[in-house]
Amino acid sequence: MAESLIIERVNHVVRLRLNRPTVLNALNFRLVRRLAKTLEELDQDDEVRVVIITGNKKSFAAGADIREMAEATTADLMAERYLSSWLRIRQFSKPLIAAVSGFALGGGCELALCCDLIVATETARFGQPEILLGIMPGAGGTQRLTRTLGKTKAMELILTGKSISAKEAFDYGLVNRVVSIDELETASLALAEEIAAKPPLAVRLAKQSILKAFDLSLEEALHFEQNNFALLFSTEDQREGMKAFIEKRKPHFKGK
Ligand code: DAK
Repeated sequence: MAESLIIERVNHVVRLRLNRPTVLNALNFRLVRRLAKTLEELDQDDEVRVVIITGNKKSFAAGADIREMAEATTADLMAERYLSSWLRIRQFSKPLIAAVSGFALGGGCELALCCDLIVATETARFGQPEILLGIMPGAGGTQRLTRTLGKTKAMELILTGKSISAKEAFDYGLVNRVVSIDELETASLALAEEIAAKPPLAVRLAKQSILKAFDLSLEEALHFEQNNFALLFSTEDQREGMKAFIEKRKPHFKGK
């Protein structure tokens, strides 16, 4: 049986490729669990600084596996082992980039929204079609789409089940870059490598601080930012970054 998740490493970047092409990369429980476990391992690996999640040309992921979900009970969907996989994906501490071509629907759209940056091809389509199946988004769609697109657009997408193009997603601020299909790998890798060259601890604390903008009040979040900022003054990379500036040379960051 072919691997449903293919792991490729390029220096400090890891690319995770969803690989269930016959079902447009539908996310079955096994694949989501595998993805969560892999991300957890990569979080512990100091050599890994940025992770890209991608699919194939036709599909990033067309949502949860409907054949599997059709038989699920409420108890299955509330099971800790199922919910915890999505939680573990959300908790990944390093930058996550979604490189999306084709369908990013339902859980596939939610997986892209769990990522910190999205590079999409002109053929990419984003949407939450769950309503057409008699359900609603369950892995963050109602919250993340609303926070990114605003209430009006999120209502339209989720209540009609219609999808939007990469260009629309870009205009709404959902997507960072739109590229041609042939450029997806190089464009997403270039973005990943650009971030991977930055001081990793500062990158992680900056990501953590940005995400607090969604959870905390402004005053609490500013306090959180201040603490993370001060914390970075205990790192070698802060000394190196500032010394290199003063000495007019390129910094050499070690992640310490
Ligand atoms: N699941 C299972 N199989 C799928 C699939 C899916 N989501 N999407 C496509 N496939 C399969 C098709 O059944 C078909 O298989 P065969 O018939 O060849 O055996 C094959 O992939 C090719 O699909 P089509 O023939 O339909 O291809 P088309 O190009 O004509 O159409 C399409 C592409 C993407 C428009 C269409 O396949 C489609 O509408 N797919 C379903 C999209 C969808 O409804 N997605 C949302 C699923 S619900 C949660 C976590 C996650 C979720 C919820 C809760 N918790 C943590 C609580 C997520 C829920 C969902 O995502």
